[in-house]
Amino acid sequence: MKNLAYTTILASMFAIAAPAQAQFAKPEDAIKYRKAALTVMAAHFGRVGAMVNGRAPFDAKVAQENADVVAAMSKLPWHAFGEGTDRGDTRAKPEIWKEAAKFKEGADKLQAEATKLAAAAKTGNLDNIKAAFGPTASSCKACHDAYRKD
Ligand code: ASC
Repeated sequence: MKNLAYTTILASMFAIAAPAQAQFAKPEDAIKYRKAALTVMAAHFGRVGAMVNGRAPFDAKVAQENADVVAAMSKLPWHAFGEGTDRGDTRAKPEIWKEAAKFKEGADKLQAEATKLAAAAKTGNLDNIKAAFGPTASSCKACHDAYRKD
C-alpha cells in the first residue's frame, strides 16, 4: 500500500514536471504548443490589464487567479523553441537561434516579472499590481520587438 502511494506521488510529480522537458514528435507540434502557451498567457495578462487600466472593475481574487496563470504560462514556451522550429507556421525570427543567450535572458526576465506580478496580486492591492504590471508588459514587448515578425 505504501509502495502504491509512493508510486502515485512519483507519477504525479513526473506528470507535473513533464511540460518542462516535453519532447515534441514534430517541429509543428512544438510551434503549436508555444503559441498556445503564449495565447493563454496573453488572455490572462489582458484580464489583469483591464483592471490595471480601469476597463474592468478591480476584483482582487480575479486578479490573483489571472496573474497566477500568467506566471505559470510564462515558464512554458521556451523549451519549444528547439531545433527545426524556426520554419513553418511561426512568426519567430531567426535571431532567436542566433542570439540564444540573449533570447533566454528575455525569457528569464519575463518569468521574473510575471512572478513579481503574481506576488503583487497576492497582496490584494491594486497599486502593487499596477507597479508590477508595467515591467511585465515591457518584458513581453521587448521580445516581440526583437524576435517576432510583424
Ligand atoms: C499583452 C499582450 C502582449 C503584451 C504586450 C505588452 O496584453 O498580449 O503581447 O501585453 O503587448 O506591450
